[in-house]
Amino acid sequence: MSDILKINERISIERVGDVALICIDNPPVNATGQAVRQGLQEAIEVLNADAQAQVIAIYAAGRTFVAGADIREFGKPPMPPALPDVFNVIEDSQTPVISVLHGTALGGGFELGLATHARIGIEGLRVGLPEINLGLLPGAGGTQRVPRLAGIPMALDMALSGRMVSAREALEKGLLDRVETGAPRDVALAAAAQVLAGTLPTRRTCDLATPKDDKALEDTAAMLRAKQAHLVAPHKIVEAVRAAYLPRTEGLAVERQAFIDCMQTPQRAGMIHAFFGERAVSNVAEAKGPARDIGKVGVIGGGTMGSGIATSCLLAGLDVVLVEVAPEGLQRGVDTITKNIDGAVSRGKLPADKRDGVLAALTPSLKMEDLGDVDLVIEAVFEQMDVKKDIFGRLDRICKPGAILASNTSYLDINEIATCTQRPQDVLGLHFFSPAHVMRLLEIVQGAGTAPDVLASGFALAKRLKKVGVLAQVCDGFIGNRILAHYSQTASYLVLDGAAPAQVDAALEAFGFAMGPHKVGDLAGLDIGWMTRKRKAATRNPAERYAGDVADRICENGWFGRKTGRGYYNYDGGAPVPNPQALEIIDAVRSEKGITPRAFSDEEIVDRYMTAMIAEAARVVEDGTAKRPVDVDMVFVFGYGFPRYRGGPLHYADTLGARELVARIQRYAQEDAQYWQVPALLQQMAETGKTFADLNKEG
Ligand code: 3H9
Repeated sequence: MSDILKINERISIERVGDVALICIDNPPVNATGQAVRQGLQEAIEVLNADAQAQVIAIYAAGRTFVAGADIREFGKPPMPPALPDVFNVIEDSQTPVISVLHGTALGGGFELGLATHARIGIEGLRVGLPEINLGLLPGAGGTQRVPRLAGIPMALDMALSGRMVSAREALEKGLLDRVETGAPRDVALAAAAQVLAGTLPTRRTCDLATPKDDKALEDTAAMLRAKQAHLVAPHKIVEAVRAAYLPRTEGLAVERQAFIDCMQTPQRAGMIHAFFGERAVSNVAEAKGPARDIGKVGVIGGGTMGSGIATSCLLAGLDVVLVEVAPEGLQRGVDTITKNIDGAVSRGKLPADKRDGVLAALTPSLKMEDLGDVDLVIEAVFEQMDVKKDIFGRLDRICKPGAILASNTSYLDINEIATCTQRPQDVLGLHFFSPAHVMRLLEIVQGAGTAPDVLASGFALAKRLKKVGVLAQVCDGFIGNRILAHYSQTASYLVLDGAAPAQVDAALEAFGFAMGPHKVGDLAGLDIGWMTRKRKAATRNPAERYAGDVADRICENGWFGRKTGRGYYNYDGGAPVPNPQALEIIDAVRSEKGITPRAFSDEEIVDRYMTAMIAEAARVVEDGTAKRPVDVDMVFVFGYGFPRYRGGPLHYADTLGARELVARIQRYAQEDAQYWQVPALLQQMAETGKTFADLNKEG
């Protein structure tokens, strides 16, 4: 016999004899929003007042246990009860409370489990403390209870990496008491019966003492000071975990304060913008309609890009036909793919026993005719319009009706490419970022004739490849490279006018970029920009100040960066050191142009660079190349090493305000009115007080 009492719309109690089951039902991921917190607390209070309830088991409905606190509530006024208080009520319950976790128990969800008196994981469960990815730390007892159960090193590892831990590992480390199979409610009933029978022991986590490990704390703190000085949350995590030596009340107070401190940082706001932004980019009508089935993919071109794309498709379980023109090129492609797949195995991304099967799904070919039965072709050859046009014309004759024809071009006009086919509706751009099996961004470029189901297929493919697909319209460089082309000029102007490349890089790395623009240029190959400048030379606006002199001259020496051992830096093994001959070139160019070098502060470097980036990003939103500001932000976070904790260029722009940005541009325009122009959108925003966040909402 069982009866059900609904505490509120999210929490219910079911009695089965002496057992009370508490079910959490808050789709889609059972986040601990206010109703869940309130309901859990009330349920425990009701059951503690009920002599018949001998054991309480908490489980969740739907596809997962609790995925954490409700992130949408962050940054808003607190709504009691607070999560740590609810968990103390659970831990202090006189009636034993156990929990059954399935799917993913993350952040506040895992912390809920930690506060119960025994935890059962259902096979396939993954637990984790991912708050660090939101600029936060576990704020509902995670930093206090994990050290007590699994030791300080495990607590630091989980909270600082945010990684998902398998049920098996959690069991080994003492974070779970059992791992079972079955439906959560059935497992909860069985486990509760074991508690009643005395075969499943229960205990309060806070009664355990944290095993001492000062060395782990000190070593980690020192490592973080050296490597992540600019981030707030990691240091606070160490501080909070250290407090796990203290009794529960004091330890939780330290954790609470650290959590509040992190909550108030712009880093938290930036990271949460990135969390929702990652999901918002595919929340567009173009992504939602019916998509075509993709099981077999053709990739044309076995260079770094084509091999990376093929690797990414293979890792997602797709069959791939790799086409190259010459046997050596094909072999090189196959070798690169094999190396990439082996790398995925060694990094733990692919189980070793799957390696051969994945590679067996690759068919190398020297004949484009072998693409007759593929569902999608991704062309990744040399960036030359006539070459691409020739390929698309041939694909049109070879590919089956309904096959999707995509180009991985970084800037060429998809519409022009589509004219070489009789099926412009099947053509779109799929712009991957190098290395394509690692970088998560995929620009999905809509041609004038692209059919809706082809666009939707682009988004479905992004999802399948675990990439972040962002819709872009046709223009030179689409969203990312168009903005890059603009602000890269600022880096060159700064160098021409007096800054050293290494100073520019250091200032921007301190701002949070993984690498400064000169190091990126050296890594990507300076010859790429050189070719682009030559391509555009004929159409260059003579009124525009030329930014390429220094880079051109470096390239004329055959120095293309890392791959030739020289560029802005020298790479004789070890860390890059500024190339003295590049500095001589810079001096020579300055004197030829009559420029008297001046000093730039690091702050000014960052201000100019970011203002240029924001200005072009605003134009990209203004003319519709990107649908919304958040689309630009995600392009930069996932494709260009933009610091996630700053949310993206236009999220960052809101922290400065449109008025300040317009004032800056007007100031810089006094030196160069051609380059520094106020975008109409920014001007309007300065006048009306609108923010990019407002534009995202209008969406
Ligand atoms: C925390 O817990 C702090 C505590 O320590 C202390 C507090 C005092 N809240 O990702 P999906 C939405 S911090 C609100 O597409 P999947 C998501 O936006 C939290 N909403 O599904 C999406 O909405 P929509 C620590 C959330 O199957 C929908 O759910 N926890 C939350 O690919 C589906 O999500 C985390 O950081 C949330 N917590 O992946 C875990 N989570 O459909 C964050 C998701 O409108 N979540 N949504 O776009 C995840 O990592 C993934 O969502 C998960 C499922 C792996 C669970």
